[in-house]
Amino acid sequence: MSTVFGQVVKRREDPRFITGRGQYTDDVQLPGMLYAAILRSPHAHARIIGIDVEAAKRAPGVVAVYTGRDLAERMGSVPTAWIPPESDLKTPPHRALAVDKVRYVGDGVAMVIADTRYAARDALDLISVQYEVLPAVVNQVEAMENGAPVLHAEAPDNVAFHWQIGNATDEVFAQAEVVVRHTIRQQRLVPNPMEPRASVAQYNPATGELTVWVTSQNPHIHRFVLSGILGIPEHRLRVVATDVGGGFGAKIAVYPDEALVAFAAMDLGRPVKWTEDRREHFLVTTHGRDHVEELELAGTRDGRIQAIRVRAYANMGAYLSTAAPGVPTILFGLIVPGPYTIPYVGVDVYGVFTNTTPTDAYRGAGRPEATYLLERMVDLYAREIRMDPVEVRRRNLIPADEFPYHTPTGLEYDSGNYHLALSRALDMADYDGFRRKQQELRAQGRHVGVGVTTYVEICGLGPSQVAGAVGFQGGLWESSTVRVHPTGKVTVFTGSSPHGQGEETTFAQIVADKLGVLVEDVEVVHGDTARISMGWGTYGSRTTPVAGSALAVALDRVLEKARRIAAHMLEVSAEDVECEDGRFYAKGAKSRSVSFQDVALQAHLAWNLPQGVEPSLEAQAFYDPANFTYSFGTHICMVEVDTDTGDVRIDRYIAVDDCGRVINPMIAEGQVHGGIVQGIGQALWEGAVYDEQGQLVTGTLMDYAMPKARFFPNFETAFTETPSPHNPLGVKGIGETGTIAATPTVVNAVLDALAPFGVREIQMPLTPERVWRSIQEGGQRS
Ligand code: MCN
Repeated sequence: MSTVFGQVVKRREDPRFITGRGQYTDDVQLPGMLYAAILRSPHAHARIIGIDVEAAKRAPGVVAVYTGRDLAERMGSVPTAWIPPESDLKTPPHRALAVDKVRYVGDGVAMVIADTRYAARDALDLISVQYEVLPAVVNQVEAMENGAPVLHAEAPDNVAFHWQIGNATDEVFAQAEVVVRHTIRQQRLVPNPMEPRASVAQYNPATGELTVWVTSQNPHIHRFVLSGILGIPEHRLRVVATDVGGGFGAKIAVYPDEALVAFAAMDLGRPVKWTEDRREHFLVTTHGRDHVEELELAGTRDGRIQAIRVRAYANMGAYLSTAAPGVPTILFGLIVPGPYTIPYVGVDVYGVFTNTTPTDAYRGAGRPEATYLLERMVDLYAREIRMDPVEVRRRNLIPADEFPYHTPTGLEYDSGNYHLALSRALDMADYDGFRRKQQELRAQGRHVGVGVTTYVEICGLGPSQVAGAVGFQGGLWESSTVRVHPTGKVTVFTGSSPHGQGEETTFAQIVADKLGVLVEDVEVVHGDTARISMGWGTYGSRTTPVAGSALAVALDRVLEKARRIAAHMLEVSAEDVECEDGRFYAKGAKSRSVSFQDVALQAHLAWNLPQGVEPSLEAQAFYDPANFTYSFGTHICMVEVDTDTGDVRIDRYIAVDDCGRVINPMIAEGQVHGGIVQGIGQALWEGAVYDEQGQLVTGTLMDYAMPKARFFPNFETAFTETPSPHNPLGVKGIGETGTIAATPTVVNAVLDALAPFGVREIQMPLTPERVWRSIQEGGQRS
């Protein structure tokens, strides 16, 4: 077989993207197209007393104006699609446009449809809404207090759900030699893909077909959910999301906006487009993280962790977004024990409604929160027992011979060699050398620090049976169709929907590797429900382990049929055919061979096929994985803190990750780079801030600090390869590892640098001001 699997192949999609030839949703131009603009609430919490749209209706270019009341009977509610079991989840209606009450700044109140984008936007200013402003609450802990403003009558205490798992008891903590207690605030983040959200809808009254172009990570989920909201049969609805400019989790959700656009297109019989601007994006597109966590760790004096317990208050915002309830429960709670042999774990999560933008998945979704709390607690514990934090990790990592490993939270880690990744990273970092140098520099008044994270994550989301058991209202399998054309060129249809990750390249590598064809001879089609039978999308770093495996299974089927046809052509039995580098040989007679292309042609001509073999060369597979995959690794960061200004400089960043067999090291490394940058963004700069009235005061890129390339050194990355034993490619996901590991790594490094000042914790993001203040105050803040 060819060796294209595991090799660097340049991303084939990039020439299209970097020369401006991508077809993003906003690039769609249709004859007679109208434009939508949505009036959004300026108040975080208010009753709608009345809306006067008459002036807007008369404005030049305006075709229609809709309010919540106009639509209440004509559109369904926007649903949530994850109902964690035994969580008493409340699902108050989420109307596409608010009817009686607005619940966050940005809640949709009215929609204008006009001839141009500008006419639609201008007409918004002519709509007059009479509000009765109500008190707002933005903090989830305050929202649970008696007397807090109530968002939904269905949840009088603002608790959307309460979910628990684990076996840790008070007794374990009462008997422990050491107990470390701590409270962490995981600040709220705003995902910022390059392409904002957009939607275009076109209805054909003659056929009753609706086509919706939308910035989606999961077009089939969009079709499924939109068909329910709009009452249009699924087979009359086509969703297209081929080129999507990043998502980071925020394009999983089905939002009111695309449902509104589709409704207007059907109602008016003309295509309608809507594209959010960046300000609207900040207000309306789902945010990530936002937990308050009360933590306890129990351990022995000699560094054995016995129990970890967390009570988390997750801010869900004003409504439950599509996948939102699964993020702080299943994706967070189950992985709290991390890569360690911790016998007792307790997780207790409250999901709370507040007058803020709804939260949902943001790269890592639940796993960064779990990894952060665990890795911070391990460092605090190490400090408490005066042991090097690496040594504590060594003593608690799951040994390589204990896989598959069962956690107290019910997971089965498939495979791993955590010690190997740790020792590789320590070698790359020269950890011991750094520790010696740190002492010397401290003596000179310089404050350098090192932070280490050892992590494991749940990715490769599937199997479907587990999805059902944990309340996800969908499946988690994938489909793949491999179509070989008469000339031997190949088109692959995949149910997953990459939006920046590069599977047009890596999936072509899988095909080239299996069939022995050239990467250039393979086309990968994704993101169109009319071309692909079904798929559950791209998130949870599942595309490669799940959709890639579906592809591998379909390719095996193609290969099997091709082998039978080749045998017939070579006049030998199928068992006597060998396949290598795109040629089929008669066993022991290398001179007798036919190429894959010859076989493809014969399969299509069908003049002389073996008995019982159908014409054509095409196969489909529906693959449901046996388990999740568990990527893991060690990240190490070295920083220097300027104690006069509080500025943190990242000197080195080392990442050793294990995602099983690596298909394309360059793409995998690129994913690690992007992930690290996002993780460090949370550690040092990013954070959404609401004032007490519920106004988002970090609502533009001027106020919300995004990471810039110049803030970083060159990342030093490496992979160890521990194949997943349960999928045909031996692969695990890599798309989120950087984000999961980087945040605690950097925070641990800064706090290590500041240890001489007695600083135990700094609230993220570690801005220069916060770092400087904590130095001034010593350890008193914690
Ligand atoms: N890969 C590989 N070898 C492996 C595993 C992966 O070569 N063993 C390659 C893949 O084939 C693919 C890439 O690495 O080209 C990432 O694959 P995978 O780990 O399967 O992750 P997904 O494709 O499912 O992507 C999801 C993940 C998530 S959840 C978020 S959020 C995220 C991310 O990936 N958002 C991104 N990376 C992003 N990258 C970009 N550019 N934009 C986003 O919005």
